[in-house]
Amino acid sequence: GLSDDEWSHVLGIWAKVEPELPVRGQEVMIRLFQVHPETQERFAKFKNLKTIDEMKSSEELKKHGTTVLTALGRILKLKNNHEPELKPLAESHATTHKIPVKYLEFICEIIVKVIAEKHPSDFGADSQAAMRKALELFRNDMASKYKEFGFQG
Ligand code: CLN
Repeated sequence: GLSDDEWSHVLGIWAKVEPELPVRGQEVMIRLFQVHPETQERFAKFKNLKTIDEMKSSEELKKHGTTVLTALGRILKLKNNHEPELKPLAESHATTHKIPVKYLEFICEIIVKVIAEKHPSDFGADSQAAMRKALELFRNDMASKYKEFGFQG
């Protein structure tokens, strides 16, 4: 797990992200689809969006970005005790959506980059390191739950 100090860095920067959650979520999804187009193919409802303009004008994509970051925020706020919140997410992503752990790495990296661009003065080296550690914990615990659900990820 993370130390109290690391969690306060994580939750401190998250509090800055939250007022703009829908637009940050939208940016994360669009960037993910640009950099890793194979991830877009996993979404029946988004794979038809071809250009960045189409992505930007999709209210559904913005809504999904909000859903993703809201879920992640809930998990972060539970700190080292995220298992009750993480379990249903691991179950759906393993058994229904069948999302490789690698894709979780992709989106986590993009989340860090988007926050670093939008909040440069609030996201210094210590905060970035703490956030990376929290996201690694999230991914590792997702990966071990995946195995419990019989998905090698
Ligand atoms: Fe996801 C749906 C949270 C990463 C693919 N995802 C959902 C839902 C979330 C959620 C809450 C709705 C409830 C549910 O199905 O369960 N996703 C997250 C969080 C992360 C995440 C938190 C990581 C930070 N998801 C991913 C990716 C993966 C993916 C690694 C592909 C690219 S990013 N997620 C999906 C898909 C759905 C979904 C395919 C179903 C979308 C739909 O058709 O409604």
